Amino acid sequence: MYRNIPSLGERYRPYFRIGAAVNAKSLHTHRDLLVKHFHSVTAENEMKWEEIHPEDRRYEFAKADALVEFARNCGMYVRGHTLVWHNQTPASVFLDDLGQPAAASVIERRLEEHVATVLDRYKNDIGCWDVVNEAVVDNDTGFLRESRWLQALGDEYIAKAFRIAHQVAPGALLFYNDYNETKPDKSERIYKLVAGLLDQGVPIHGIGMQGHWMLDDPALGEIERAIDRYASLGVRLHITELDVSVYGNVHGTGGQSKAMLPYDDVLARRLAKRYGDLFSLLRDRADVIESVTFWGIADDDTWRDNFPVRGRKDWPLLFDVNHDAKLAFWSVVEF
Ligand code: HAH
Repeated sequence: MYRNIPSLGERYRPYFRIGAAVNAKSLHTHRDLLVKHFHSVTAENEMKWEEIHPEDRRYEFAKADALVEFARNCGMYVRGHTLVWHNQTPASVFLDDLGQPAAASVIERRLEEHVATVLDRYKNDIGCWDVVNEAVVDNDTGFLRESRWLQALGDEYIAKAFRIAHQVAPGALLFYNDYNETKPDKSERIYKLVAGLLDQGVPIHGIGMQGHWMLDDPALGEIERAIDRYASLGVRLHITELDVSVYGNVHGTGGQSKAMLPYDDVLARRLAKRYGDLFSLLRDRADVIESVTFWGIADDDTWRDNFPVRGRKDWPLLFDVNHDAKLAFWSVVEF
């Protein structure tokens, strides 16, 4: 089927790169879709600390290497994800040999060594990195997330990570990446963080807007305002993890109702309308948006099946469980 449809990537070549998150399995199972429709790949998990560096002095590069080699063979760009985060990081990073909290100097050395080792290995293959992921708070009770990084090293850990990354891979573009990035309060915190880093001369080149959106939320105007606000900093913008849950945020529940919807024609049309509207806005801002990456390829392999509700099937992507183009695909390519 897919052979007869246009290439999403080709359609968007005048606008921005189109990417997808992949995993060790989907590189094979979704290969045809990937090669035909996408310019860029990101490791969904394989470059996260717990996967690539599960223990002190033990790196596991095999899966990340395979992804990079796939991209090289197919002439694809790689977005690196992610170096410093509060999730999917071994607890041992913050502990000493006796299982007690490690000294700040030890944690700092581990951070430096991790960033330098991973960046150095891929400096010729990975064009940009999400250096720090999700470091600001969600609710209105502070600024930076009280992560173990912050507790051990204070706010400085963020600047430090960017400085080391730049030193080791001066050609790589370095991003700060976050979710709920369009919410007015949180987007101000992200703006403030990045503005502060730029003021201190920290080598940061862009903001990653994750784009884990829903059918009815965020409103287009809210997305537009966030894009324009971030762009006013003069940094590059990437949409880094786009997917649109078919579960809405009606009544402010965050789409967390447990009930599973049937994916019928009505829902397919609503998703198509939403994707059409989103891409029309993104095309309008193509002067500041350089890349749009989907968090997955097709609906048979999506983290949304387990987030925010475990075991609730979702249909957030442009290709269906059989890898055929959905109505939403057509609303993104036909304009
Ligand atoms: C993203 N977080 C992460 O950046 C990505 O690495 C992961 O695979 C999926 C989503 C989004 C997120 C979260 O981790 C926790 C609460 C809300 C949103």
